[in-house]
Amino acid sequence: MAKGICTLCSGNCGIEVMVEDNKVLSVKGDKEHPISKGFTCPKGRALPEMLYAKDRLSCPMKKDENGNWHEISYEEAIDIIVEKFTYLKENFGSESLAVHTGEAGVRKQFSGHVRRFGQAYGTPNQSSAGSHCHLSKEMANKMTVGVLPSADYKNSKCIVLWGYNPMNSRPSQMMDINKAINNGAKLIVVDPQKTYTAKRADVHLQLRPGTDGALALGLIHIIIEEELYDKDFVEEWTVGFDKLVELVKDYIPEKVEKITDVPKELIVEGARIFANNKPGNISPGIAIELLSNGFQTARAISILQAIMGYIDIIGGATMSPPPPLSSLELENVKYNREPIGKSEYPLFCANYNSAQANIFSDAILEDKPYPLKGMMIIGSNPILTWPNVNKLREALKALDFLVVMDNFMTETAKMADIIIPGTFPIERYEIWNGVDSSGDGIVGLAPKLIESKQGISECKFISDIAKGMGLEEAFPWNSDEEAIGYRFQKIGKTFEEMLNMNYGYKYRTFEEKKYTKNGFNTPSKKVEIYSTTLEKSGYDPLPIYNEPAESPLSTKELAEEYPLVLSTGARYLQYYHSRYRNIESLNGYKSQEEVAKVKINPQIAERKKIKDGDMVKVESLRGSIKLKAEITEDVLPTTALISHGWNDANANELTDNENLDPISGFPPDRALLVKLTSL
Ligand SMILES: Nc1nc2c(c(=O)[nH]1)N[C@H]1C(S)=C(S)[C@@H](COP(=O)(O)OP(=O)(O)OC[C@H]3O[C@@H](n4cnc5c(=O)[nH]c(N)nc54)[C@H](O)[C@@H]3O)O[C@H]1N2
Ligand SMILES: Nc1nc2c(c(=O)[nH]1)N[C@H]1C(S)=C(S)[C@@H](COP(=O)(O)OP(=O)(O)OC[C@H]3O[C@@H](n4cnc5c(=O)[nH]c(N)nc54)[C@H](O)[C@@H]3O)O[C@H]1N2
Ligand code: SF4
Ligand SMILES: [Mo]
Repeated sequence: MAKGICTLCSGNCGIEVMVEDNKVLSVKGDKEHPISKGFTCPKGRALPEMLYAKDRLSCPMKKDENGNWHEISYEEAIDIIVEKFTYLKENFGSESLAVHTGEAGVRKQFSGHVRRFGQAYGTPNQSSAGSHCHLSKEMANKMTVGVLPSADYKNSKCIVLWGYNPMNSRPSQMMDINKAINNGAKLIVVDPQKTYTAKRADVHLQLRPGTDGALALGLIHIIIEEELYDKDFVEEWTVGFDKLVELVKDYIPEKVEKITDVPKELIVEGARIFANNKPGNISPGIAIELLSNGFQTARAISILQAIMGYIDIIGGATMSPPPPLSSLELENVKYNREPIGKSEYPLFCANYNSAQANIFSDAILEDKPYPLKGMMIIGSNPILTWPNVNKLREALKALDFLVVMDNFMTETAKMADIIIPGTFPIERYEIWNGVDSSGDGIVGLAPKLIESKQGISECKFISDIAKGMGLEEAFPWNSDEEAIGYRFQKIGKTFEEMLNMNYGYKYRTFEEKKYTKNGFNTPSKKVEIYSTTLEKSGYDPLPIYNEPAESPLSTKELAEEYPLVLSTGARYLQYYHSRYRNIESLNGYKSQEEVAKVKINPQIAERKKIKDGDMVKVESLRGSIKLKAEITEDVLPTTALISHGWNDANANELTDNENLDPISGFPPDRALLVKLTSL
C-alpha cells in the first residue's frame, strides 16, 4: 500500500493506493493524514476507473484537412507545434498565441510552467480558470482586507455559507462544519436552492439569483442600525465607515425584500444571528462571483464580515499566507502588446498579469484589440465551460492552430489540430498545501505512484516545446523532479526531503490578529470599506449594488418574454465541471440515469403542463437547449437551475460573454433570463 495525495480537487485528501506491477488496483482514505483523516469522496475512489478508462487518450494525434485523426509520435507532435508557434510569432507577433490552463491546472505545477512558457515566448495572453473562478473574490478581498481569508469552521459560532455548497464542492470541509454545528454553532445559508445543507440551516436566505449584493447591504444596514458591529475594530482598523453608513441607509428590510425576494423578518433574523454568535465567518462561493455585479458583491460580503471584527481570529476568517515557494514567473518580461482584456478590465489583468479569456472570441473573430490566431489549452474544456459557447465555437473554428492537452476526447479537443494525452495526479509529482487542525500551514509533495503508459507529463511537454523553440534558458531543468525541487529551494528543502515527508512540512504556525503588528495589506494598512485603488481606476470606491444585467427589475421588457431567472452550474458531488460522465461509478452514483435537468418549481410546471421528467426547451438571448424537467419545491417559482458540463445540453449555450462584471470580467452564469417551453 503506497501513501499518496488525491489532487483531483483542492481537498488534497490523503490516500492509500494499492499498486501492483505499475497498476493501481484501489484507492482508499489514509486515516493518518493530519488534514483529511481518512476522508475521500467518490471521485478520489474512482481514480483507478479514470486511469484505465477505455476512452482515455493514449497517443498524440493530428487532424488532417478532412477532419480525420491520425496517431503520431510524440516527437512529431512537438516538431509540428514548434513549427506552428514559430510561424505565428514571425507572422503575427507573439501575442497572437494564447496559452490557457483550466481547472485541472489550478494549484498544479503545470499551470506555472505554461505561464512561464508564455512569458519566454513573449505572449501576454496567458490565462487560466481564474478568468471565471476565484480571482474575482480574491481580488475584491485583497482590495478590502488585504487577502482572501479562509473560514476557521471548527471554532466558529456562526458559519455563513454564501452561494457555497461544500457538501458537493468541498466535501472534506464538512467534517469541521459538522463538528462546529454539533458544538452549537449556528448555520446561515444564502442560496436560491433549498439544498440539503440549506435545509439544516438555522436561517436559509433563499434569494433571487444575483441579488446577493443587495442582501449584504441589507444585513449591514441592520447590524449598523442595531449597533451590533465591533465598534473598536471599526474605529481603529477601517476607513470609510461613515460612507458605508450613508450607502446602506436606505437598504431597509422592506426594500431588500423587494429586491431579493427574501422575507424581511428572515433578513433581520439572519443579521442578528450572525452578529450575536461570535466569532462568525462567511464563506463566499463561486455563485457570488459569476454575476455581472460579482466583484462589488464580494466586497460587500467581505465588509459585512470585517465590521464584525471577525478577521484573523480563531473561529473567524483567518488569513494564511500561501507557502513561500520559489516562483515560476520570469522576471522583467516585456511584451509588445497589452494582454487581451487589459483595456476593459485593467485592474484584473494588471493584478494577475494575465488576459481575460472570456473575450478571446472577440479577438479571434473581430481582431479586437488585435488578432488572436493560435491557442494552447491544457486541462480545460472551454466548449462546455466558457460563456456564450455558440460564439466561442465559431471562434475556435476560426483559429489557425489549436493544441489541446487532455485525458479524453472532449468537445474542445475535437476542435484541435493537435491533441496531446495528459496524465492524472498520481502519475506525476504535485505540490499540495493545506491547513491542519491547529491552523498551521502545511506544504507537501504528492508522490508519483505509477509511470503513465498513456499520458505525457504536462510539465515535460511544456519544457519540450520550450526547448524546441530555443527557450531552454527559461527551462533549465532536465526532469520534472528537478523542476519541482527548484520550487522548494526557498524553504530550504530538497526534492528527496519533501518526498520523505508523507504528511508535508509545516511552513507556518497559526497566529491571530497579525494586522496588529503591520496593519492590513492595503494601501492605508486598514480595512478599505472605501477603496482608493478602485476610485483611481474609475470604479465605485464603495460596494454599491447594481441589478444583474438581465433581471426582472433591470430589463423589464426582456423579462416579459424571458420570465425565469436562471442560475447555471451548481455542482454535483460526482461530477467535476464537464468531467466524469464517462466514469461508470460516478455517472451511475445515484443508481439512476443521471442526465442534465432543469429544476423548476411545481407552480411553473403546472402552468406549463410539464410533468417530472418531460423534455423542455430552455432559451436565452444567446441560444437554447433541450433537457429534462425536474419538478421540485427546492427552487422558487421565479427561478430555474441547470448544472453545466453536459455535452448534449450545454448550459453555456445560454450564458452571456457580453455583460461581464465591469471590474473582473467574470461572466454572469448565475443570473440570466430565460423562457421555458414544454416539448
Ligand atoms: N464535485 C465537484 N466539486 C467541485 C467542482 C465540481 O465541478 N464538482 N468545481 C470546483 C470549482 S472549480 C469550484 S469554483 C467550486 C465551486 O463550489 P461552490 O462555491 O460550492 O459552488 P456551487 O456548488 O456551484 O454553488 C454553490 C451554491 O450556489 C447556489 N447559487 C446559485 N446561484 C446563486 C446566486 O445567485 N446566489 C447565491 N447566493 N447562491 C447561488 C447554488 O444553488 C449552489 O447550491 O467547486 C469546486 N468543487
Ligand atoms: N455555466 C457555467 N459555466 C461554468 C461554471 C458555472 O458555474 N456555470 N463554473 C466555472 C468555473 S468556476 C470553472 S473553474 C470552470 C472550469 O472549466 P474547465 O477548466 O474547462 O473545467 P473542466 O470541464 O473540468 O475541464 C478540465 C479538462 O481537463 C481535463 N483534465 C483533467 N485532469 C487533467 C490533467 O491532470 N491533465 C490534463 N492535461 N487534463 C486534465 C479534463 O478531462 C477536462 O476535459 O468552469 C466555469 N464554467
Ligand atoms: S474531495 Fe474527493 S476529489 Fe477532492 S481531493 Fe478529496 S478525494 Fe480527491
Ligand atoms: Mo471554479
